[in-house]
Amino acid sequence: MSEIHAQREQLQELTQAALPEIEAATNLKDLDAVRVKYMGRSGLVTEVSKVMKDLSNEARPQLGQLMNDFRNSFTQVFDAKKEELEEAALQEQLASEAIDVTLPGRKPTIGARHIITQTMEEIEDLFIGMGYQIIEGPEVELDLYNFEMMNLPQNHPARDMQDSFYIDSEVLLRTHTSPVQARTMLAHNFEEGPLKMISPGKVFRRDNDDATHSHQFHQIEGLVVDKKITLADLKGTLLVFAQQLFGEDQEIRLRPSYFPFTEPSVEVDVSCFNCGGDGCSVCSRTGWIEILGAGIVHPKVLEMANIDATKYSGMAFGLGPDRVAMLKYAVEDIRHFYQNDLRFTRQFQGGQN
Ligand code: 2NL
Repeated sequence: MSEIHAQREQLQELTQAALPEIEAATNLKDLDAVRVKYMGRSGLVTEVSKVMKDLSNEARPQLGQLMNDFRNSFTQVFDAKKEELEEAALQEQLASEAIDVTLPGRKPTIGARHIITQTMEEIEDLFIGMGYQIIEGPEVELDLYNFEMMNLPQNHPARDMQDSFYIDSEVLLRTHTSPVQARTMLAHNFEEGPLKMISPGKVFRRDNDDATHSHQFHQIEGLVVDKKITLADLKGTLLVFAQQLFGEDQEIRLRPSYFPFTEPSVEVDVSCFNCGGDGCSVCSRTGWIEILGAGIVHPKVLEMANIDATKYSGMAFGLGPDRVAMLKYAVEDIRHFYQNDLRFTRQFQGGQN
């Protein structure tokens, strides 16, 4: 009987037991438990090797060889199984984390400019084309620029507390964009050439809001100061404006009027773009629609801005983009512009959202 007969039989039994256990493992955790059971530091193979120190010099390498054979066949089957289970785990993870790249994406919400902004930019573009600068200024203004320099002195009725939002006796929410022109005239160096400017922006009046009045609305004012500016320059400019905004066939009509900051002053009508002048509900059967106030800049206004009124003259006009947009897009109530009801605003977004 060989010195290592018992160990040889043990190892054969271990082989017969271990290989089916490896095959039976269904996941990596169970598989590793099989490795620990047989090959771990206090596993069954280590147990067999404990007799090594008592063996003869002849038998020791023989048992070593048998143990190597066992380890080799165990490792071969084990590695194959491990690879198989790892591949299965990877496939399972890939399946569970799959992304359907064919799903439609979430549409980002794209904003659009408000119809008042669109209207103002259209008017600005038109004047940029005629060589005007666009100049903006503060909405909270000094009484000095808003009234005093526009020839509306201390006791003028327009300065009544009832008509303006005062912050204190000298500061208020601007009632027109004229203070921007006053500031620009003061800063302008006329040696370098004429002043041609447009000032668009928000203005504020103390008003009871209704279909045609809002305490906050918009104004675009225009101002040209140069040598020899006349009413003819004004009329020609406003005709180009009316034709570009409402159509090539438009005519304009000037009627005498009064503003403290212009003399003479005019109201400007455009022939009705709806009926062509025949008379309809848009123009209250007159054939004309009033869209502007204008005039020749009052010499006092020039002098207050340190401009020599004997050498220079100016033309000025003011219009309401709210009213222009109401006419152009048949909006019946000015309050629609300020209520931000999406059912209203989305009608002017050019198909976005
Ligand atoms: C309107 C029309 C107007 C002006 C505004 C103006 C500006 C300067 C000098 C003279 Cl710096 N005038 N602006 C002129 C005429 C009419 O607005 O309906 N306003 C209530």
